[in-house]
Amino acid sequence: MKTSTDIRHNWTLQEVISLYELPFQELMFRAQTIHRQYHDPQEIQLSTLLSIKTGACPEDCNYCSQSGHHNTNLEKEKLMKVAKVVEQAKLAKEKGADRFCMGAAWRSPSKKDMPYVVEMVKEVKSLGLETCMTLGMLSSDQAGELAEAGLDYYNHNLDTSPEHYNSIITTRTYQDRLDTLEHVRAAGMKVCAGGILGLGETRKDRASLMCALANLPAHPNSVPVNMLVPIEGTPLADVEPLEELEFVRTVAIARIMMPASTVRLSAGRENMSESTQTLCFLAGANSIFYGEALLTTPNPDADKDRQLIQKLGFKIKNAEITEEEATGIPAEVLAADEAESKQEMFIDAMA
Ligand code: SAM
Ligand code: DTB
Ligand code: SF4
Repeated sequence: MKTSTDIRHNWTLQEVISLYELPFQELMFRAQTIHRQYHDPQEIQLSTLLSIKTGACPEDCNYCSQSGHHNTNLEKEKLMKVAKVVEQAKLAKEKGADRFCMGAAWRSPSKKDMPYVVEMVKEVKSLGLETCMTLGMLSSDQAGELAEAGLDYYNHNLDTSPEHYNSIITTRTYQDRLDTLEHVRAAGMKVCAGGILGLGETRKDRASLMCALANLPAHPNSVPVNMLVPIEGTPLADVEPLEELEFVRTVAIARIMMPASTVRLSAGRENMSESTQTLCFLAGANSIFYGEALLTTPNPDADKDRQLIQKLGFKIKNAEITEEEATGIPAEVLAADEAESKQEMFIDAMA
């Protein structure tokens, strides 16, 4: 049962640390209980990402392949033509995604770029896809312009705790990030905000990041939880990897603290076993980035993800493709499976 006390904005650091210290089974049970009250546990949402402007970013984010401050041998690309973006969005829709997320390696969009991104929003939206953009910091006027164009979601992450932040990024402040999130919210767009784990932060930092997200004036509609993808040439290339169960715990805690939000299992799935991903789904993750690439790094093959979706019995949210197309399993086999499970249910009911 949902209760009025589930949605809170007054989490203390100590409470969150106590959640981390729960026995794993208890934490998972609490996360699943909340998950089932707010979401259909069989449903998964698929977002596809496209880098619309790649590399040469003036920001110095220590983890990022696209920062001009690090030598990562990345091929830089100017802002993509609108027609090419639309072509990619169509392909994403055909493969079953219901949201298309466009990312640009900018500190913030320039005045001359705004008309192009506005056009992208309008065209992608007209395909019947939800739209999301991540373009760096936004002024309130820019947020208003994107909202007016029909942009559904804006992604801007807090990335890590306020305490750990200065050892990761120096070219924009935590407050700058909070200001952008406020501009997005005030403009009426849905907020997508999360962070990255495995940046050499402590458990206390992870708890503090979760507090910063859940104590925003409204919970982000979407919370991407990224596992660092180590990039050669960045200062974090050789950081000690985070233990996977600690990642799963953090997903469970995000679910408990932000019950109604979509929690997205984001970067890092390429290096994660199906079993760890499944634990993340059990912990309350109900969305993934779907498609062979994230922005500059690989993501699992769409075919492999469709097989996983099928193995776990997920339904794809707002899917406009048939189950056969989504799973790659012939319709006759799906029909036979369904008949068999109906028969089992009938036998169970008679027993
Ligand atoms: N430039 C924009 C910005 O930072 O606001 C948008 C693009 S940026 C690549 C979006 C997010 O991707 C970052 O905030 C970070 O959380 C995540 N990210 C970037 N590089 C990553 C990496 N190597 N591993 C995991 N997550 C990463
Ligand atoms: C988010 O939180 N993760 C996505 C999306 N928002 C834009 C980006 C992940 C990027 C991973 C590294 C790369 O591919 O460059
Ligand atoms: Fe630029 Fe975004 Fe990468 Fe930071 S995370 S360097 S802002 S592209």
